[in-house]
Amino acid sequence: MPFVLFARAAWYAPSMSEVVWVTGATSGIGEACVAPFLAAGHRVVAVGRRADRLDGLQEKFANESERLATVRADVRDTAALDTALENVAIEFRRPTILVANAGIARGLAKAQEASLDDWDMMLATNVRAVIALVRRVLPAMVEARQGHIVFVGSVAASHPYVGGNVYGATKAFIAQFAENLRSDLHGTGVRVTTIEPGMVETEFSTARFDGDEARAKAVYSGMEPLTAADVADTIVWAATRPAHVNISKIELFPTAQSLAGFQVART
Ligand code: NDP
Ligand code: 8X3
Repeated sequence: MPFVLFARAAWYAPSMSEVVWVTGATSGIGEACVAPFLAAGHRVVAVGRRADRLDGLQEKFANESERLATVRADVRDTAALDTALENVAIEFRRPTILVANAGIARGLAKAQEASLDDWDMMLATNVRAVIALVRRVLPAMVEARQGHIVFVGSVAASHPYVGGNVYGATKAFIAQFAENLRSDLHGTGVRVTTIEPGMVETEFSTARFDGDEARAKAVYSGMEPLTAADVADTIVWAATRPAHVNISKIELFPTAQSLAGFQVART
């Protein structure tokens, strides 16, 4: 009996120290993931383009500096990102968890009026950069028979809205890519999760509206959106389940956001 108790306790014990790579850790959801992963005793590599924000993370977590590395890189520049990740201290080089969070929405124009440059940027950031990084980290995870890819998708993957066009399609790609990855990784022990939030008040809308703070603020006026911490909680929860549990997909909305039917164009 004591042996059984010991075995169960070991099975449910928190996982050993993980190496967590978080892309888009300079603001919003990615930034909100840093503190809880560090608090759980894990090592974190925070990736983003804005050096001042990365410096801010180093200052904020100065007491845990031996468990935090920052990487300044544009995720779309795969070669530069690779080099930067190869140059982090050795104890950060092999991720056991990848939180593929960096992403962007550009504009809210209808497809017939939207900018092709905006579409290219979303495809490059939300799709091409993500698959390149996943391809990079998978072989070592498969070899170690341990690893977890956590995608930050969106409710826009499954629920269309006017002006969501290519942004929604990039997130639909991620949802389907995740499902297919699970098939490829069957039997390897590597886990795949997609977290799909609705409205979260971050810098997301500021980026979508090209720095127009007033327009961004209006998106969340008079309602209570999700916070970055709400989503980070869900990510960290999904990533810290026991090894035999794969949380495949979670959709989370603010209580104040819901779905409504079809449009009908009447003549
Ligand atoms: P933020 O704009 O606050 O954060 C986006 C992060 O992505 C920043 O850290 C930004 O860093 C990084 N990023 C963007 N482009 C690049 C790039 N080319 N190279 C490196 N890093 C990049 O928005 P959120 O936190 O809200 O967004 C995070 C994820 O959540 C995205 O994938 C988004 O699609 C998704 N999401 C957001 C929702 C929302 O309502 N906010 C809802 C559903 C999903 P930097 O600029 O420093 O490079
Ligand atoms: C963003 C979700 O509903 O704000 O991915 O477009 S929404």
